[in-house]
Amino acid sequence: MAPSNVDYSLYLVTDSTPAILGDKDLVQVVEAALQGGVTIVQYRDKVSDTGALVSTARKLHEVTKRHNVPLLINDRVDVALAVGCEGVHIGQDDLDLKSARKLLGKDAIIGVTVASIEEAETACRDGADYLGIGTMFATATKTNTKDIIGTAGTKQILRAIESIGKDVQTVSIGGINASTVQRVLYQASDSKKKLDGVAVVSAIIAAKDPKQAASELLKLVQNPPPFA
Ligand code: TZP
Ligand code: MG
Repeated sequence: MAPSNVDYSLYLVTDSTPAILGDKDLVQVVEAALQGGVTIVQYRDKVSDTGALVSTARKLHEVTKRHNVPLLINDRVDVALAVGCEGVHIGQDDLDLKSARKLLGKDAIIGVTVASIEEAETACRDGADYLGIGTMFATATKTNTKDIIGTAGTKQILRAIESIGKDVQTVSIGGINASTVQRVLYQASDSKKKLDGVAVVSAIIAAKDPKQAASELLKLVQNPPPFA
């Protein structure tokens, strides 16, 4: 899948910790979330060793391929290469974007986490396909976030991207769920540059029924009810 054809509307980021995944099976949860309509999946696993990462990523890739949805790997370009999946998501402290691009090639989807205008400008200049803008709201899923930027900070970044004139896709991440998604979509999106989607972890992975949670979120993203 060419990076330009990716649908970022409902971006699932996984978590393998018992606090979020519980005793569920990650591959089954991702399968359910795909049935519910998630449009892209990032395998984010800070607890498994490299062998387990590759093995789980392969299983996830089988599932995402069946649904014709891209699979990206968080942090680990080597794992993405080993698995042959569609790309990676890198943070500010990971392998730099230019090196990741060199290793993965032009057809890979590469996303970068940005929390400031400067970081967004650099990622755009260096050829990111999409930006994960955040942290939007404080979240128990990732407590070591230095930057809670809220809707106002997100809007500033969207405006800066607009003024660069770069055709980069954007998703918001952090504390997004069925109760907050409406506010994110209305308050963060500038009149010209809109968010292309929202990224969620716990709203789907920790849900009792991940398929139902994904399907409800997708409806809200595709057809947001009026926000007062
Ligand atoms: N990056 C910024 S916040 C976050 C990541 C990976 C976690 C978001 O988790 P949740 O459960 O959707 O708030
Ligand atoms: Mg990272």
